[in-house]
Amino acid sequence: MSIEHVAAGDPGEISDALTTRFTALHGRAPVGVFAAPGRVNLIGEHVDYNDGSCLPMALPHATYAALAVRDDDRVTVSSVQQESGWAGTLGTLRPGRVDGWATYVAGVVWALQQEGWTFPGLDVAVDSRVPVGAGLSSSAALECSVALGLAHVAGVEVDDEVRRTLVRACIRAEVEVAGAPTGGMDQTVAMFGLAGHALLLDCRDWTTTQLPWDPAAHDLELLVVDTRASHELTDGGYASRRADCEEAARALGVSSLREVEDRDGALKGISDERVRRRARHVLTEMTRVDEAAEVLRAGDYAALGRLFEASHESMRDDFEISCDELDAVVDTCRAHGALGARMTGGGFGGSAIALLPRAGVDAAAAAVAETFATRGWPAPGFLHGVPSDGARRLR
Ligand code: GAF
Repeated sequence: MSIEHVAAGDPGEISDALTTRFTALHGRAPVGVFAAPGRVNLIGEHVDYNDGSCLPMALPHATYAALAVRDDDRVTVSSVQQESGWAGTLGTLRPGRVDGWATYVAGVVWALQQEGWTFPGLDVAVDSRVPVGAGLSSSAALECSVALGLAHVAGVEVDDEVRRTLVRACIRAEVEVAGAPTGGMDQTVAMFGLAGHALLLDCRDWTTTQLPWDPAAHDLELLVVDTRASHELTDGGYASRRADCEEAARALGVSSLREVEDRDGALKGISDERVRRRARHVLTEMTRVDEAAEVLRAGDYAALGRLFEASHESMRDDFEISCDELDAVVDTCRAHGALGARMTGGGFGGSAIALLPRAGVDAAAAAVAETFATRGWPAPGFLHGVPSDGARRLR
């Protein structure tokens, strides 16, 4: 069986094509094209909103935003992938006023206005190579590509401090405007990702450390499998896990699960069985992230694979955010030589990652495709998980 991968495309070509399209649509060239990537999280799931650390990396698959200012106060938003766009005025950009995918664009403009930034009217056109609904953070990629463009429009020099401001605005767009109660990992890695690295992100103080991560140098590949099973961060499952974590922290008398000192002993202080299991996932996952950072520093990818395994079991059994399709990817990749495999992202569908010997990737992918066909599920998508750069200007 021949396996096709979802192409990341050539950034220069995508940027040129988007410029041509923008110019035809708006009668003038954009001031620039800005790209921000999708992501996978290597480990540290559902810990960001518990103030813990996580270890995501940027994908080569990115969203591209072309922008130009207008001489009135209108904002227009269009996309190569979407039939309908959005148009309104700067004054109408508020939570609850914009629907659909354009919410993420409008939300970032609104959130930066809340930070005191001012904008003229804008035309925005986007193109994306990040699969939507795959748990690969297409929304953060969209937010961050637009945010970087807005910084340019506002004449702001983009240093790390400004990037942190942009991340904050993108999180507000996601949480307050799009209504997804997420934690901030996705926007941070979309802004701070670095080729050849994973980003160790401490969500208590938002400090970041770049850890060298180069599977190819070890003759390995990180295969990303989009199960194409539904994944929706606004439909309640994510929020209920978050509520369980808050309840666990309350039961333990701490402001967040990160503050628990005795991670093994603390669990007996939680009487509700379900809440205890949720806390066990988060607390053990925090320890796994610490260990993953250590083994990554040591280049011990076999040990990293074992941590993937334990992480997946914890999400499947304690946090209960896996599903048949994700479990099937993990089990099949394991059976085909993976050093480790796990679901990645919010869960309830979406994507899994598998660390495989390069020579075995095609066979593992073919076996996954066959498993899906046998079980009557839609064909999965495959992506090369190459650690890539975060948000950047292309032209
Ligand atoms: C989603 C959220 F957007 C992140 O903030 C994070 O909580 C993740 O799920 C789970 O680790 O991607």
